[in-house]
Amino acid sequence: MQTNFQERKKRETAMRKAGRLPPGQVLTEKFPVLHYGAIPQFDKSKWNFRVWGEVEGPLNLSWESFSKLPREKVVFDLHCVTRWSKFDTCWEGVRFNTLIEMGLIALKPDAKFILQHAENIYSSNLPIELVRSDTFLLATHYNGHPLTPERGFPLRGLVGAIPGNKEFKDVYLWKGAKWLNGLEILSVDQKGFWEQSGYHNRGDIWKEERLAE
Ligand SMILES: Nc1nc2c(c(=O)[nH]1)N[C@H]1C(S)=C(S)[C@@H](COP(=O)(O)O)O[C@H]1N2
Ligand SMILES: [Mo]
Repeated sequence: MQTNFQERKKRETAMRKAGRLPPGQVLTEKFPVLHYGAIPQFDKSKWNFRVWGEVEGPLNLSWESFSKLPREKVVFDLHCVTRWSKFDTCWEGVRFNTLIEMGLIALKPDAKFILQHAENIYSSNLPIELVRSDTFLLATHYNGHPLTPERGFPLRGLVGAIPGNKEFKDVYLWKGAKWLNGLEILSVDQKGFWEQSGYHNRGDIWKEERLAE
């Protein structure tokens, strides 16, 4: 146990030196499962993914169609507001931009923010630039396998940090909704579940934007 502890601390120091450990965070090798409420049931025949709001026409995809969309593999560092960070996690999923490139959706000029809607009541908001950047993924797979129910099966919005990225903001993990089933495209920002309950609206991990000022 002691050795494990020392090894973890060693890795943590290395990550700090590499500029990958944000302030106030500790490295974990575990992967805690965190969410509000119960794990929703997935019914393949009823599930659909919707995009609506500031788009030229709403999109409605069945699971069958969604699962055929082209996917990409990405490696993310995850940073939870409860202070754990997990490095080099492997995911696979669909880019929001892919929906645009395939002509499935067309954004209106006023499309500025996105509210992710999940089964039950969870939601989370992000600026559209972030959703269109490499740091956001419509994730369907973790470690080469479909998501497990507790990780958000069949689909989760996922925000992760990419080492060296200076272009886009890195935000805490709550900013990705597990059991995602809809994206509401907005012209005016609208707070999500935790943002309404006192979490910071932006959630920048480097500025420790944990709670609202
Ligand atoms: N639908 C839904 N998504 C959610 C949450 C939730 O309560 N419901 N919690 C968020 C929070 S606070 C965190 S830290 C991550 C946890 O993801 P994990 O369980 O895979 O670690 O999911 C986020 N997405
Ligand atoms: Mo969290």
